[in-house]
Amino acid sequence: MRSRIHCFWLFVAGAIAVANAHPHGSTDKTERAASDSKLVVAHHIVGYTYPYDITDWESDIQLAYNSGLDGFALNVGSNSWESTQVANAYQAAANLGLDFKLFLSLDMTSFPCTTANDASALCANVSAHASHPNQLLWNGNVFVSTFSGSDCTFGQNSAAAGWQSEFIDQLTGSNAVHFVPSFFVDPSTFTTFNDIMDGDFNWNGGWPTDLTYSSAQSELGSNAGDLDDATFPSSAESVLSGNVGAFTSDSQYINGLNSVSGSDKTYIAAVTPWFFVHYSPQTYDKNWIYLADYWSYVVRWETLIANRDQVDVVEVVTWNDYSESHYIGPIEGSQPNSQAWTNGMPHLGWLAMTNYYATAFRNGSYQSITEDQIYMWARPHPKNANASDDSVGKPTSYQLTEDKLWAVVFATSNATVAITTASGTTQTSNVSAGVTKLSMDLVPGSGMSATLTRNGQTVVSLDPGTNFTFNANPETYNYNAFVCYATSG
Ligand SMILES: *[C@@H]1O[C@H](CO)[C@@H](O)[C@H](O)[C@H]1NC(C)=O
Ligand SMILES: *[C@@H]1O[C@H](CO)[C@@H](O)[C@H](O)[C@H]1NC(C)=O
Ligand SMILES: *[C@@H]1O[C@H](CO)[C@@H](O)[C@H](O)[C@H]1NC(C)=O
Ligand SMILES: *[C@@H]1O[C@H](CO)[C@@H](O)[C@H](O)[C@H]1NC(C)=O
Ligand SMILES: CC(=O)N[C@H]1CO[C@H](CO)[C@@H](O)[C@@H]1O
Repeated sequence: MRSRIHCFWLFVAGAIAVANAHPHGSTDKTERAASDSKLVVAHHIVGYTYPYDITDWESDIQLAYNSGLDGFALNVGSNSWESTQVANAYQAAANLGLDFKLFLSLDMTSFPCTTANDASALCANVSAHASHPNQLLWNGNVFVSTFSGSDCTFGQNSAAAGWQSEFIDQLTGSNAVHFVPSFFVDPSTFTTFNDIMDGDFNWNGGWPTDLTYSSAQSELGSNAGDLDDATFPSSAESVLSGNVGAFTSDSQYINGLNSVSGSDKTYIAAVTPWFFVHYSPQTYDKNWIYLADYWSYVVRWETLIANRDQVDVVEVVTWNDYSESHYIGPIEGSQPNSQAWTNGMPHLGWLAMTNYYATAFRNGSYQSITEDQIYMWARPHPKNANASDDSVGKPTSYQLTEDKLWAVVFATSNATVAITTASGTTQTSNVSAGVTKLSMDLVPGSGMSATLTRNGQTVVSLDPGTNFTFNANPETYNYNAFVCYATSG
């Protein structure tokens, strides 16, 4: 697990102008029944919204709605200003008049939780918005999640007793909660929380968190040395890619929930596009990657759609966590001193492809592609490059990644896709209607671009120009991804 960084350094505030709405055809979902509806929400960290006003919340909510999301899990911590931002979020949703759901994700790495008064404060936070029209209800109860909290006793002799008597039992009537925490415990011990957990959110489920450089070396055995190269032979790729998007930890969590008594067993699965964090020992002391190559975001969505019978809610991790490089929203608000690896690294392409997968998750079948699109992403420097001015060093497990770009093509019908790295280095593929995943070796000192052609005509042209160069001589380490995309429209 990780600990949340709660700090607000100074920032760039950027209200993003959002063009015309494309409502995704939802009907009235005011009262969700767990059995008949599926939701896709994004984890929105209120701690990074210090400079927001209501219009910033409106633009986030409108953009999320247009991108096929049903709501935000509002991660809220103990900074006193955060309750004002939570109120702004609810107000913004009401102003827009959208069927967009909000619920609190209480960040228990931030809130104190040793006394009954600590629980009373959380109850007041929940009650403050319980009757708001945009509050997510589940079987009529107020949906509440957490980040962590399995050790919170609130003055009782165990965490189970604390959550039960000081939180759940205190919230009654229209404030009664549907409690779906993200507890970082072995799911085989979920029965500790019988009658308390109405479900669980598997925060780490979207990454292969057990895969490290050393575990991958063991998996590769005599071929372990392949990991030190810029790109891998297909034998090594198949071992590594087998870890990406898997349902293994989801199954463990679902089994754990199935043993919990007095529980609705609401399962929230995580989908996440990336992970890179880079703080020195003198600051937050976090410097590692999780493997997210091999089109991880897309593959994970495909896994969740294939297993949708077992998943109630998909939570995108995250909308705006710049510190760990897994934001899919715009770069705005405040940053926890993550500018060095965030600025200039847009991720909105991942948001743009989300509607297609979110719709398939809710619906059970993939809709046909109605607009040609190319998505492409890559890290900005070779994995083995030595940064000239970065005392933090390379992140743990950087060896797992490859010096490749990852492309995903959405084609309305058969087409030809040409991807170019260095000038004169072009890879051409014939693709069928639907989604095709492509990759290509990057060339140090060069960029990346792509076209989709059909019947000799260029239909989509993607070229980030000087915004992306695979820089052989970086000053600082950056294993975040630069994501670009283009459509025919
Ligand atoms: C899923 O999509 C199909 C095809 O567009 C449509 O007929 C059906 O009503 C949708 N089902 C749901 C549950 O939205
Ligand atoms: C794509 O299809 C065309 C027409 O069938 C063919 O001539 C060409 O060789 C194919 N290209 C590739 C890279 O397969
Ligand atoms: C293109 O379309 C035909 C059928 O119309 C199909 O048989 C073929 O496999 C498709 N894909 C490619 C890459 O040529
Ligand atoms: C480069 O990035 C800037 C700032 O995000 C953007 O406005 C511009 O359109 C980008 N240029 C290209 C060619 O994508
Ligand atoms: C409405 C409400 O009770 N808000 C509280 C939520 O928690 C924060 C942090 O403890 C308090 O400052 C708010 O007053």
